[in-house]
Amino acid sequence: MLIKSKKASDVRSSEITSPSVYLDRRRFLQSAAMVGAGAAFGTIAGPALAATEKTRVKLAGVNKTKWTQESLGEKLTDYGSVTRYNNFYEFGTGKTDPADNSNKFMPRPWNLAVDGAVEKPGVYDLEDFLKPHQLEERVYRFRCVEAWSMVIPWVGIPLADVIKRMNPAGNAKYVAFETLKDAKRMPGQRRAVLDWPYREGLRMDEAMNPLSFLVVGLYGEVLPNQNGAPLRLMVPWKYGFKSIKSIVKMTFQEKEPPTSWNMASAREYGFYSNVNPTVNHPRWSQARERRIGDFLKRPTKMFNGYEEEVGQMYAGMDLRKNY
Ligand SMILES: Nc1nc2c(c(=O)[nH]1)N[C@H]1C(S)=C(S)[C@@H](COP(=O)(O)O)O[C@H]1N2
Ligand SMILES: [Mo]
Repeated sequence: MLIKSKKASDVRSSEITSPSVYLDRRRFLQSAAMVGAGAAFGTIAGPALAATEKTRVKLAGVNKTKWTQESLGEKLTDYGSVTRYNNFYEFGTGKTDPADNSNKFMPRPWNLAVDGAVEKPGVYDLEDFLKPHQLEERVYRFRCVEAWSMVIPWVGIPLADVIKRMNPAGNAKYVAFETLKDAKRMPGQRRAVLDWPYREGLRMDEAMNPLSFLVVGLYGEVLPNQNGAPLRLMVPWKYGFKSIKSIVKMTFQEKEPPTSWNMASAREYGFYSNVNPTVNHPRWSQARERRIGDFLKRPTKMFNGYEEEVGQMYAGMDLRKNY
């Protein structure tokens, strides 16, 4: 057994300063208060630390940003909904499948490949890859094309900082992302519901936009498996499916990359997939959305409310054609 469970109060400090732990130990903070009385707390046993509902690990040294709950002026979606109402087809297509089927998934150790038109290609250990960066918390609105939405306090690093560090070549116009492909670890991949691995991509200016975020946590804790551990994208002005989970590869390239949902149904899912209440999906309206926890639907905002930050990137584009 790789993960031992015991009461939080039993976890000795020697066990939480293992050198092989994900992220570095300065960023870790064992917090008994985070888990309820009697709840299990994962001890850090080698590199196999997994954050699940039962093993929650607090992240230390997370900076606040201007994207706070107060500045957004909206309620946070409760932790239980954020972690039990998910889309992650690698673990099943039902909303609770990802939480139910990802308990044994081990997101450490983890390699991230960077390739294509870039100065520093390579296969990076995620822990090393993250080390030069400062973790931040950002509260973003998040809207799925299925017309539900949430407000989530993510923890991560700006994608632009990563890209600057990797230094792409001048002809790198796009960045493509891929999820892990391993049906042994991701049982949903035994079914061909999508052409695995899950793929996504951004135009370089979108990837460099200050809003684009690479996520390693939520609610101040290590990212739960069902939410895309250990590393996922968050582009809050686009429909949820652009925010690819469990990323193993980033490729810098000249051509627009193929993306999973566009490959599955080009008529329904375009490359851009910007939240746009005036362009309906062929099967359902995008004009309104249900914030999880609310009874009534609310109107959807252009670019999910982030028009000021991202609108200029699409100036002159026909958003009906470039959906
Ligand atoms: N690899 C992968 N990434 C994925 C998905 C998926 O099935 N596989 N689903 C997408 C969709 S449709 C949505 S709405 C969000 C859901 O993120 P959440 O479960 O953290 O809310 O993840 C996106 N990223
Ligand atoms: Mo979605």
